[in-house]
Amino acid sequence: MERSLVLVKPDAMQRGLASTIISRFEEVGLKLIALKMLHMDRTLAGRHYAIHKDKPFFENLITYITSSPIVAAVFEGENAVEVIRKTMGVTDPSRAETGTIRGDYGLDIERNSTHGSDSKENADGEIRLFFDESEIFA
Ligand code: IDP
Ligand code: MG
Repeated sequence: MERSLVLVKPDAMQRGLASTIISRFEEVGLKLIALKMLHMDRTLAGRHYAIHKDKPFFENLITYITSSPIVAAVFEGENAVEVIRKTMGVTDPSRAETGTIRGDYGLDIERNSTHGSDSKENADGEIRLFFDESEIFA
């Protein structure tokens, strides 16, 4: 069974949307198998977003994702990576369909409310960054 990492990003946390966003993923049939609240530091943020380190938006992204506590979750299910990406909608909320999380709640291309891993390989690495095996309840 596939697993993927979800983050409820600062813009959503600040508007009280954590449980709403977690519910969206449960409603599409995914199983919540790990959950925690944490305040990411710049080291963890840099590791999580390492693939973007040469992008012009990298520094702002690190400042944003470390700007408040977040919720991190692991979901399990068939094609969990793809199901989560579809449930979130595309990166830019102005282009994301209504009914997707980003379409309904995202503020702009940076403050887009939620993160979901983009491949099974990246999901496994991202899950390890946030959760010890003993914190996952499969
Ligand atoms: P994704 O979250 O849909 O996988 P990525 O391209 O991997 O999108 O970008 C990671 C995150 O970086 C986005 O979710 C968003 O918060 C931020 N981001 C992406 N593109 C831009 C941009 O052009 N300007 C500012 N922030 C961006
Ligand atoms: Mg990505």
